[in-house]
This record gives sequence, C-alpha cells and structure tokens, in this order.
Amino acid sequence: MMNFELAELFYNIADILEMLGVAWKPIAYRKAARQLESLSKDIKDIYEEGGIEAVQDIPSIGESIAKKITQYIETGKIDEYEKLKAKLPEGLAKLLEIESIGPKRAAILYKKLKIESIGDLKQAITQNKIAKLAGFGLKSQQNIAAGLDLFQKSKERASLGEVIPIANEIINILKKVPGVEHAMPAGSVRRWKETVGDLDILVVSKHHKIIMDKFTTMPIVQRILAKGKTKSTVILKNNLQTDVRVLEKRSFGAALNYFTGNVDHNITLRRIAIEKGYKLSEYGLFDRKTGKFIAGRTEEELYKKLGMRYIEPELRENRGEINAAISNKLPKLITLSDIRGDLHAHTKWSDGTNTIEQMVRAAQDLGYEFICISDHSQTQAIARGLKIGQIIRQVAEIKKLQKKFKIKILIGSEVDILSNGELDFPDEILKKLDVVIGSVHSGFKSSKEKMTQRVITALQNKYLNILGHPTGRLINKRNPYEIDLKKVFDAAAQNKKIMEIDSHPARLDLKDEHILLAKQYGLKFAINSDAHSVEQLKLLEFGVHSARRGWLEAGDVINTYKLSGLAKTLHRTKL
Ligand code: DGT
Ligand code: CA
Ligand code: CA
Ligand code: ZN
Repeated sequence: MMNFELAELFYNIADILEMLGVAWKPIAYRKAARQLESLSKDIKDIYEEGGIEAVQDIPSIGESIAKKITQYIETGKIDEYEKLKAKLPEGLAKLLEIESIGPKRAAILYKKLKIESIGDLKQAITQNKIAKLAGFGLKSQQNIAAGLDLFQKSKERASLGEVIPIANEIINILKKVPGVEHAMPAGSVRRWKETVGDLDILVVSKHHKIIMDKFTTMPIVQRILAKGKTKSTVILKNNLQTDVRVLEKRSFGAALNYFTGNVDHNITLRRIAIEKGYKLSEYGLFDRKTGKFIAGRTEEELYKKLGMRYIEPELRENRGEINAAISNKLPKLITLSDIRGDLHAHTKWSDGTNTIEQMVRAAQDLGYEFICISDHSQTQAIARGLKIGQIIRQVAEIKKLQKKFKIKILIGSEVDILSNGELDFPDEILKKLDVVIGSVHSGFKSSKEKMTQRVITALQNKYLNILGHPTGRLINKRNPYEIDLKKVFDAAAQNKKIMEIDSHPARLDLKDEHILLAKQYGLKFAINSDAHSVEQLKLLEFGVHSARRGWLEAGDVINTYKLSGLAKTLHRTKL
C-alpha cells in the first residue's frame, strides 16, 4: 500500500512547514495524512481507476494535495517536499520523529545548541546541555532521552499495522504465480504480535525459480540480500526485511509451525517430541530410531501426534499454552464473528471524517447489531470536542436518525478524564448517554501516583462504563504514561468497570500482557475500533487478535453480548 508512505511524507511536510512558521497548511497536511492511513483501498488503485478526480473526492484531500499525491504515484517524488527539505539542515527533520520534540523545540535546539542530527542530540544529552537550556530543564532532557530510546527501537521493529497490508500485498502477488498451492505469512505476523522484526512468508510450490524471480522483482523491493533455491531475503522500500521460503507439500505443516514460532514455543515442542521418542524439525515429525515420517502436512496432525490440542498462533508465546493444550484447558478464543457491535467511533462532530449517518450505515454493512457514537468532550479543543450544547443537540439528532436504521445506535461520548480525575461533562449530561468512555488525553508526564489516583477517581464515577485506551501509548511513537495497572484493575473490578482494548494498530491498548493480567482481576473488556472514518471500523480486527493473544473468550468481551445483556453490563435500564 502506498497510503502509508504518502501519509508519512505529508506528516513530514507538515512538520517542516511548522518549523518554518507557516500557519494553517500543516493542519491540512496532517488531516490528509490521517485520511490516507485510514483508507482501506490503495490510493494507487483509486488513482488508476478514477484519475485525479477520484483522489480529490476523498474527504480531507483538496486539489493541491491531490496533485502532490498523483505526482508521487507517477514519479515517486513530491517536488514541494524536496524543496522544503532543502530549506532545513539535513538530519534536523529526523529530530521531529522523536517523541517530545515538536517543530518549535527542534528549532530552539538547532538555534541554541546547534543540534542538527540524532548524533548531536545524543551528545547534548550526555553533556547535560539540554537540562541547562532555558525552557527545557532536567525533566525535559529525560523525556527527550526516553523518546530517543523509543525512536531507535522503532527503527528495529515495524508496527503490525504497517506490516499487515504489505504482507497481504506480497501474498496476493505470490498466489497468482502458477503452481502455487499455499502462500502465507508465518513468524510474528501470523502470531499478530504488535511489532515485527522481519516478515516471514512461506510458499508451497514445485517451481522454485518462478517464485524467487517474482518475489525479488516486486516493485516494492529496494534491494536483494540473498536469492537462493529455497530461501530469499529482500529489503523492501519501507526498509522492512522480508524472507520467503519455498517448501514441499509434505512438510508444509511442520515448516509453518517451525517458522511461526515463537522460538520458546518451538523449543518446548521439540523437547516434548524427544520425550515421546520423536524428532521434530521444520521438515516434519520423525521417529527417532527408524527415521520414519510421522506427521508434518498440517499443523493439526503435528499437535495431535505430540499429544495435545491444536494451539492457535496468537497463543504461541510460551506463556503456558502448551501445558493447557496437553490438559485440554485451552481457552476457546474469541473470533471476529463473535463481535455484535462496536462501542467507540468518532464522527465529523469532533475529529472524525464521516457523518454519523455514514458511520452508522458502515457499521450496519459490517453486519453489526449496534454501534456507539462516541465523540470527544469539551476539553479536547484540538479534537474539536463537543460543548454541552452540542452534545445535547447530537443526542437529539441520533434519536431522530435511529428511526431510519435497524441497527441500534448507542449514544455515547469519549469523555476526558480531567487532571483531578473528574469527568469532562457534568452528571446531568452523562446521565443522558448510553455509554460513557473515560480517557486520559493530557498530562501524560505526570507521576505514577498522580496518574493512578486520577484514573481511580474516574473509575469511581458511577456514570463511567469503559476506561478508554488505558495506558495511552502509541506504538513506536509514545511510551505509555506511568500508571500502576494493578491498582487500576483492582479499582475497576470493585466498581464493575470495563477495560477497553483500543484496536487501532497504532495503539493496541490494552496490550496482550495487560489483557492477561486484567482478566485475572475478573474484568470484562470492550474491543473497540476507535474509528475516525468508515474505513477504520474494520480495524477492530486488530483488537480481536490482541484479545486472542490475551487468552480472551467471547464471554470476556461485552461486544459479543446481545443488546439486553449489554444494557445490564452498562447499568442502563434499557438500550
Ligand atoms: P520477529 O521477526 O522478531 O518479529 O519475530 P519472529 O518470531 O518472526 O522471529 P524470526 O523472524 O527470527 O523467526 C521466525 C520463526 O522461526 C520464529 O518465530 C521461530 C523460528 N526460529 C527462528 N530461529 C529459531 C531458532 O534458533 N530455533 C528455533 N527452534 N526456532 C527458530
Ligand atoms: Ca519474523
Ligand atoms: Ca525471519
Ligand atoms: Zn481517545
């Protein structure tokens, strides 16, 4: 998908414009970038099918940005971006990728300390120079150091949300090659791990050469690291390393199992195989004495011969799944088809790009029984949060709109949890809503004690139902705020509150390990898309896979409830 490449370019343009002190334009570029990230269709296809008019028809994309998009599709470059970059010292733009360095701060660091590269920044931190700079101080320096650390880690692991569309694209290319029987991702992608070191793809075919030729000449390949008969490795244009392996049909299950991992899961399986007198490898399960092939065509038969239940890829993290499989105690994992509705979606009323009606229709088209419209509350000025008068009008509008739809429209709000733990709307308003999601959107750097108390206070509010994206992290971009999750889960359990699994692949919050932990407190979960456009409703799938990584069953997740059950859970007499 070219969408993410373009979005990144537009974010960069916005940042540079801001550094150069240009007003308004950065906002337009960021809006366009967010829109591109949320499209489910490749922008290149949109352009090829409908020309520049079709590109311009996309919300938030006007004539001037549409021109830049088409220029990029045609030439791989945007003149405006090249011109802007030339105005900045090289390396300075890199600084902007670091959390807690915005364009204004980058400009000060450049002017006062001559910092114009990551290297300069590192040195300035070591020499304690930023701590001494007016307007910065020690705490700022520490935050920048933490951001730098995150930045360097993010270069090593891509986020799953970026990798999945690319994996699908490659699989589609390879599936079209004649003679291919299977083509599928393995490794961390098949386990739906939130970040990915490299992409592993397995293919079953007798014609190695055509596969390898096709794979190494895909347009998204930047360079070839190795091209062999059974394995090739390339670096893609977005710097993601990708391996492809061509396998024999007989060993597909064994290879799929081996290359799905993770390593610790594999090691435990191999030990069990040895205990049973077998030998397990990527070629199959063999009798150790006679060398006879026992199993390996499918993973199912492999697990069976090893004396255990089939283990879903998301569980293969050596967190006790093998013992559970042996003793028949594996959870019956939730699936996407268990989901009856989405409880968190934004519209044009705040920072979404679609109308209420468009969002509702899209949810209905997904086969949902309910959709909750939950725009931001008044304090969220940047996200055009709703004032009291507006939410009263929105409630009335939704009630009217309901008459046109079979799907139940729940009236909600994503209410800010203010710094003192109070919610951003008075009780008279909260009372009118079906669903209240409380989220922290400010003061991310406060102390652990303060943040924990803030959230616990909110959890004691009788109108709050769901704690939204409970740790506030943005994968590879912003660390979670400091918070004592055990205390939060304890308070949530006492007050019968629901934990959100925000499905946006930039968030995945709660994450898998925290889901596992929260479940031990007896908590229930809401898997929500947090969609800001109709396309993003589909991102709920990422949340379902996170939930599966957290061992959740349908019964743990309130989106699987019928409306009557949901009403009880949300403490509403009727919905
Ligand atoms: P990643 O790429 O860091 O996101 O994580 P994975 O899990 O995709 O790891 P990767 O790409 O290094 O290897 C793919 C799978 O191959 C891994 O999950 C398990 C298997 N594998 C790799 N190295 C070893 C090894 O030394 N021993 C065993 N038993 N399995 C291995
Ligand atoms: Ca991998
Ligand atoms: Ca690999
Ligand atoms: Zn939010």
